[in-house]
Amino acid sequence: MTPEVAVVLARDGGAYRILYRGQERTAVLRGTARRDSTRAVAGDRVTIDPATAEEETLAITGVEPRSSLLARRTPEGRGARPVAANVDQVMVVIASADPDPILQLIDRLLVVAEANEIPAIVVVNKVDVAPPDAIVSHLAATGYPVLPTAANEGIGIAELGKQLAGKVTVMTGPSGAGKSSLLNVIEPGLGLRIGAISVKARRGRHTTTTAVMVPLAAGGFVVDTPGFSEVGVWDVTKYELAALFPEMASLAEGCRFGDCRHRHEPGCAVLGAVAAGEVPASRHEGYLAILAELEGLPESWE
Ligand SMILES: Nc1nc2c(ncn2[C@@H]2O[C@H](COP(=O)(O)OP(=O)(O)OP(=O)(O)O)[C@@H](O)[C@H]2O)c(=O)[nH]1
Ligand SMILES: [Mg+2]
Ligand SMILES: [Zn+2]
Repeated sequence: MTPEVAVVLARDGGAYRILYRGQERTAVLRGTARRDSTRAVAGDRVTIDPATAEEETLAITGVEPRSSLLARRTPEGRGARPVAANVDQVMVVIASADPDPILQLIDRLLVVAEANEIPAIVVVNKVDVAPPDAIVSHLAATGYPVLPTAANEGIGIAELGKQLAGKVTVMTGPSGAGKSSLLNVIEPGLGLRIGAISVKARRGRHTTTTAVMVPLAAGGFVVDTPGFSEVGVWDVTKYELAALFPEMASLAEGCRFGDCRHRHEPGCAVLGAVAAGEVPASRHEGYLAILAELEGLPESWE
């Protein structure tokens, strides 16, 4: 019998939840698939031994080649942590308030998407509480689409649904921004757990704990990820960093020095654009913060 392909929805300890012949099933890696260093993650297409179709636990015989992989460097460590495979787009979900947006966290999440060569959209949620203006102007020169939403008032939900339909999307962003809330509105019946913001700290409490991929009625899949407050930028060198800031990428070619770090070098086209107000100073600060971090790291952390 020829092997059939299933989609991994989530890893659950040593087992996987997969979508097989339209049904959610449990599967484990078998044989060479288990010895393989590539462990399956949400979004992976895996081959199934059809002889196990009637059994309670299906056997995964292999992981199909990936079209893309979203990975993060662990903040403390040096390894890459794969989040999801075959991802079409990343949605950076950020609240306009409660918790207050941290612009440099947005920059980091966008750099991770760029480094993985995955298109990104920014969703500014909770516009019922505060306007999205600060984030909109921060990103004005980047070209990233910015979509204002309010999960509880239905603002921007139709547009969000349109963006998600037929694609594999990873929702990322700080804890408490409303990722799970938005998905529950888009797909009633999902019943993802929603967290209460602790009033004292005004911080989310990591309500979602593992990456889970869910099929959408409109087609496509969404991966709801746990929020986090720290992101390591993985697999980027200080020489490549400016290329991952779209509004700086082409400017950098106009710098006097080929190895310009766009910090205080004479004849720097990026600094010129910041001074002229063409690139927001806040984005340049975000760039400098990541640059400093990369300079503190060894060139390669294999
Ligand atoms: N006012 C307002 N509150 C919202 C909105 N969206 C979500 N919330 C609230 O914000 C809190 C956090 O929402 P979650 O959906 O759990 O946030 P999350 O991003 O999934 O958080 P983690 O799973 O921890 O990463 C909950 O109390 C929601 O009810 C919104 O648009 N407006
Ligand atoms: Mg959540
Ligand atoms: Zn420069």
